[in-house]
Amino acid sequence: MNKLYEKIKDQFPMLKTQMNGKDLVYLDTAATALKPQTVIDKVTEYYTYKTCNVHRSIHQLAENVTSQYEETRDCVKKFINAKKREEIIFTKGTTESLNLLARTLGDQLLKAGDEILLSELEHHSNIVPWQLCAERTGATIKVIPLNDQGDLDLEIYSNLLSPKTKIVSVNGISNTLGTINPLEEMIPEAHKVGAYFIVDAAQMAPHGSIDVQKLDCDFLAFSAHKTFGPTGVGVLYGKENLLNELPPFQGGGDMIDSVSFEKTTYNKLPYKFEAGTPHIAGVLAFNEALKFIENTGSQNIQNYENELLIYAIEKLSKIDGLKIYGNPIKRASVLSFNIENVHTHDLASLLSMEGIAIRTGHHCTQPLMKRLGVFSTARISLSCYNNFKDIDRLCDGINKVKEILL
Ligand code: 7TS
Repeated sequence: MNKLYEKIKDQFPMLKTQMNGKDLVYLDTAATALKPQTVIDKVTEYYTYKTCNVHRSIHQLAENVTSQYEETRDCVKKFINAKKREEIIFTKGTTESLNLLARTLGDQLLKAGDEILLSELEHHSNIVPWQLCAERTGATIKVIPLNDQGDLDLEIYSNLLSPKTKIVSVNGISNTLGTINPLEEMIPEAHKVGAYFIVDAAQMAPHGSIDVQKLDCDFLAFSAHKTFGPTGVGVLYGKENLLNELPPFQGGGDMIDSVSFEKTTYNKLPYKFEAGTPHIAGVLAFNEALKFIENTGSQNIQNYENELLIYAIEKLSKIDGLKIYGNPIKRASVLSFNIENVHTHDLASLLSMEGIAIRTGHHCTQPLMKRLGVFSTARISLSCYNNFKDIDRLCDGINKVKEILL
């Protein structure tokens, strides 16, 4: 049994639960990660003993909670190695962060004839906001295609880049194939033609270290809930000078400096983009999630997940009729597959009866499904709280499903 797994397993109460009378095997981390007890306790603590608003009242309770809230911002800054805390905006999640960018950066920057470059690997939340923005501005969307291995075709990427390209928005890790995209090669190329580079880091944040200064990305988005934290909290990182140039996203409390019916002026960063009462409990608890990653060590997490991935590929490949999609140069612990003559929906339902949680469907990547020539895949996504036995249980489960259905 792996040492890291032994060290952390008791911190995740969900691992002690059952589904359909069987011990839970949770293989759906890409949808949302399980939460350590410290994260859960922090949410409860806020509602039990610390309820108040932030950035408003000056009573002691509000001062304490505001300072804890702002401490999370410092931890996020450290987590992604941002230069300044002002570059960290709290949002509802990756989806809201990307919509914010499309509404502010996109609407301000783009005009007819300009191009937004996305990839065939994108989640719908990194496609649809840009389509809406393209409709508003007259810009055009271009797509970096995938090769048969499941990697982005970098030669075509280079050819697609031109002075017309104003925004490139690509994920760091694909939620469907697990492909780790070579951002360190892609970002400088986009900058050469003067385009801004946005990283959808929804799947990247839970799997490893992010260094926005080293990457030199202009903006980066991720969700707390995929990073062992609560739902309803996310991050938008942006370079300070760029965020300063953007117009506000939503109007309301906290994002203003002064308001009159004649003229309203806006608050400084990061508050300019944080209108209204935020998810306070969520932000406080997110800090605990980041502490969990720091204490466990993101390199240790990556190494262990990689061992699990190799084991899963080896075992799944031995199952007759099972096809794994893609064989990218670098892959995070996410695998999509299909089994000949087995509908993914049936597979997921029958595995659920065995206590095994996987996701099936299009994974909010319908253009990728089209590229793969399927409507749906089965997907497992592994985290540091999984173990080798989980993969054995999955494979036994799949064999049982095959016996029932075939
Ligand atoms: N981008 C990527 C790459 C994602 O995987 C997801 C969610 C999002 C954006 C949106 O994140 P949200 O937190 O704002 O919803 N991906 C998945 C998934 O793979 N299964 O369920 C949600």
